[in-house]
Amino acid sequence: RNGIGLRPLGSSAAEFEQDLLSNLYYRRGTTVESASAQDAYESLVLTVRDRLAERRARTTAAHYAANPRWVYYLSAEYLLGRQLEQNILYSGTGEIATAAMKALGVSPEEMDELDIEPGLGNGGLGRLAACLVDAMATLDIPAIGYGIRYDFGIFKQTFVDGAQVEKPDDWTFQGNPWEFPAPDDRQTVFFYGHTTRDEAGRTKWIPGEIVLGEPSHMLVPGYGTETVNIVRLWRARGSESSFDLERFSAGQYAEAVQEAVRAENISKVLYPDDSTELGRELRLKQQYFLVSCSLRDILRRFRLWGGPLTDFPAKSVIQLNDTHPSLAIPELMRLLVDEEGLGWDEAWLLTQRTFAYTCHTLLPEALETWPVALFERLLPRHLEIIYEINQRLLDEVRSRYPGDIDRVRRMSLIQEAPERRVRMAHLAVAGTSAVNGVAELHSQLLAETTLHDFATMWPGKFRNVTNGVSPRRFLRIANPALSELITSALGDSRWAGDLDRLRGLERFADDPAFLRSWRDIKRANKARLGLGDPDALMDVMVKRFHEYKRQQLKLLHVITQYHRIKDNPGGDHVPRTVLFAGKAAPAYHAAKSIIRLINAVAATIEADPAVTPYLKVVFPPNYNVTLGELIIPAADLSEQISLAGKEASGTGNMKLALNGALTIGTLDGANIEIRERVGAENFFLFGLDTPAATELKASGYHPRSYYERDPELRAALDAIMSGAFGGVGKEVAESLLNWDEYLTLADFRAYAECQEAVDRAWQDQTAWTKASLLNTARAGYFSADRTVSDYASTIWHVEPVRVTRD
Ligand code: 26Y
Repeated sequence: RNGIGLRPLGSSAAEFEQDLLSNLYYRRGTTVESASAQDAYESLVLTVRDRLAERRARTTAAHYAANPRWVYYLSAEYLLGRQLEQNILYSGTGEIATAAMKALGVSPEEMDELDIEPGLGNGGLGRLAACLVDAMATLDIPAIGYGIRYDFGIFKQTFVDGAQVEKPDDWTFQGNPWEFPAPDDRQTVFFYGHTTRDEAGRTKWIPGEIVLGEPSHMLVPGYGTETVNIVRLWRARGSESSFDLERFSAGQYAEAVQEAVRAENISKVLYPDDSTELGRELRLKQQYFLVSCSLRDILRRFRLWGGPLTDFPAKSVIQLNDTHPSLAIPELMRLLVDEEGLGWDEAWLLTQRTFAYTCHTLLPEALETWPVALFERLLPRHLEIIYEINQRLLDEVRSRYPGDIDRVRRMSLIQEAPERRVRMAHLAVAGTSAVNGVAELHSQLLAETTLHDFATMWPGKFRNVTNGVSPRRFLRIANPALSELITSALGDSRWAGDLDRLRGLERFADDPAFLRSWRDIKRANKARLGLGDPDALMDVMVKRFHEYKRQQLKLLHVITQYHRIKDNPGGDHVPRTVLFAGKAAPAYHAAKSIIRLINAVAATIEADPAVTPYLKVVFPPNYNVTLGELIIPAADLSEQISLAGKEASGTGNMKLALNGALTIGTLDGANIEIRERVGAENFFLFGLDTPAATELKASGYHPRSYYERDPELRAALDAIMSGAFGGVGKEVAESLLNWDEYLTLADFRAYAECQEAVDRAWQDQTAWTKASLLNTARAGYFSADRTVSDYASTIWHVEPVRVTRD
C-alpha cells in the first residue's frame, strides 16, 4: 500500500493490459471483439490516466501536508496540444502501453489520431501557458492553472480558392476522456444589476443575472517527477431555475431554454481574435466569468487551511497572463472589502502582494481597454472600485509630480477621449507587485515606452522573464529520432529535464559521422512531413498571420526568387521548399489577403515546370500544436522576420532553434537572445534595429521610394499589381506601396541579401549541419523550466514540494 492507502497500479506489461481490458469492459461497457477504435482509445486513455491520477492523489496529500505557497496561473488561453503521447511519456508507460496496444491490435499512430488537441487558445500566449504549467509541475511547484473550457476552441482553418474559411472546432464531439468533472465545486457568478449600501455602510451588489461556473480539470504531470498538477477549466451553465417548464409545456421551446442558452454562451467559443479591438460584451463577460470562478475557488482552497486572510498573499501568488484576467484585481478587492469586511487600505496591500502581471505586447493598439459604459452596465461594482483605485493612484502621481497634469492624464486608469474607457494594462500595473515582459528587449522597451510613466514611478516593479518552451513536447516527443541520437551521444536522457545538458553536444560539432547522422535525421523528418523534396532546403515560417510579423516580406522574396529562376532557368539555384502555416483572425482582412496571395503564388509556381525543380511553396492549413510538432523538426531555416520592436518575444523561434533550424531574423524579441547564445556565426541577421526603425518612421517613411530604387522589388510588386497571380493580392501590394506600416519595403533588400548568404551557407552541408547542431546544443536556456525557475525565484518566491512514492 502506498501513501494514499491503495495498492499501486502495476508497472508490468501484463498488469497494464489487464487494467486496459478492465477499462474496456467496465468503463466503456464493451468487449475486445466488438470494440471500436474509439473504445480502444478511450480505454487506453483511462489506463494511462489512472496511473497519473494515483500520482495526483499523492501530490494532493503532499501539498496538503506541506501547506505551501501556491502559484495560481490565470489565463484565458491554453494550447495544451495532444495529451496521449505526453502522458504516456510522463507516466513512464511507453513500453507497456505499446505492448498492450499490440495485444489489442491497434497502433500508436491510430490512437494518436483519435487524441484530439484541445485548441483553447489563439497562439503564442496560449501555448506559453501550456509550457509554463508543464514546467511548474516538472519543477514540483504547487500550482493550478485556471482557464475556460470553451465548447469551441480556435477555429479550424480551411482554404477555399486559396482564401481562409473558418470552421467551428467541436473538440469535445466525442467527449474528452482526459477530463475530470468536479460539479460539486461549482461557483456562482453575478452580472449586471446595481449596488446599494447597507446600514453598516457596506456595499452590496444586487445582480441582474446569475450564472453558474462548473469546473473540470485536466492533469498536468511533471516530467521525471511524481508531481501531477492540474489545469482547472470553467464552463458556464444556467442555474436550476433557468429552464422554464411552464413555457416549455406551452410549446414555447426556444423561450423555455433562452436563459440557460444565454448563460452557456459565455463559455461557448474562444474569442478567435488576437489583433483587433472587437469583442465587446461577451468577451468581457468571459473574462469576468474566469476571474470570479477562479478567485472564489482560490479562496475556498485557502479557507480549507483556515489561516487569517492577512496570510492570503503568503499562501497564494496569482500570475495574470496578460490583462485578460486583470479583472481579478477589482474582484479580489470586492471580495475582501464587501464580502469579508476588510478596510480598503488593508485589502489593497493584500491584493497588490498577491498579484503579478505578465505583459505580452508592445503594440499600443493591442492593449486592452473597455468602454466605461459597458462596465457600468455589466460590472457596476467593479467600476466603482476601479474609480477608487484610480483616485488613489492619481493622488500619488500628483504628490510625486506636482503640477504635471499631462502625466496624470497619461497614467489614469481611465482614458477620456474619444470615448471613456478603462485601461486594463494600467489597472494590472497598479494592482500587482511585479510586472514582467517576456524577452529582454521587450521588457526594456516596455519600461521605456509603453509603460514608461509607471516604470519611472515604480522602477522596482518591473522585471524581465524571457519565455521558454517545453523541451519534452517540442524536442523529445516531436523529434524522436533526434532525441534518440542526443540521448546516445550524451549517454542518458537527463537533458529532457535539464536542457543545459545539450551543451554536451558541442563535442560532436566536428565529428563527421555524427554530423552525418544529424543530417540524416533532418532529412527523415522532412520525408515524414511529406511536403516537398526532403533534399531541398526547408524554409519555414509558422506563426499567426499579422502584418507586423511580415509574412508579406517573405512572400516578396519568394516572388523575387521565382523571377530569378524564370530569368535564368539554367542557373545554379538552391532548391527550396518554402512552408507557410498559420491562421489569421477572422476579421483581420489584411492578414487574410496575405494568406490568399501566398496560396495564389504557390499555385502559379506549381504550374510552372521550369521553376518547380527549384522552388515550391506549401501552405498546409490549420496550423496547431499537432502540426507544429510535425513541421518544426523538419525545418532547416526558421523565419523570424518581424519588424524590430514589435514581436514581444516569439516562442516558435525557440522551438525551431532547439530542433536545429538556423534562424534568419531581425533584432527583435527573443531572437536577440537566441543569437547571443547560439553565436552570431550560426544566425542570419538582417534588417533595421529598433532605433533605426523608430528613426525612419519619425523622419517620414516613403515606401514607394524603395519600390522605385530596387528593380527586383519593383518587379515583385508589379507582378502582383498586373495580376500575375490570378489577379489576387492587389490590395496587399497597394497597401505596401502607400502605407507599409511595418517597413517591409525598407527591409526588403537587406532580407534578399541575407537569403543569398543562406543559399551560400547551404552549399557547404557540413558547415551547415555543424551550425544546426550548435543551435540545438546552445538552446538550453530556452527551456520553459528555466523560465519557471526565473519566475519562482524573482517573482513568486515559492519553494518546490517533493512528492514521494509512498
Ligand atoms: C485582447 C485579445 C484581442 C487578445 C487575445 C490574444 C490579445 C492578445 C492575444 C494574444 C497575444 C499573444 O499571443 N502574444 C504573444 O505572446 C507570446 C508569448 O509571450 C509572445 O512570444 C509573442 O511575441 C506575443 O505576440
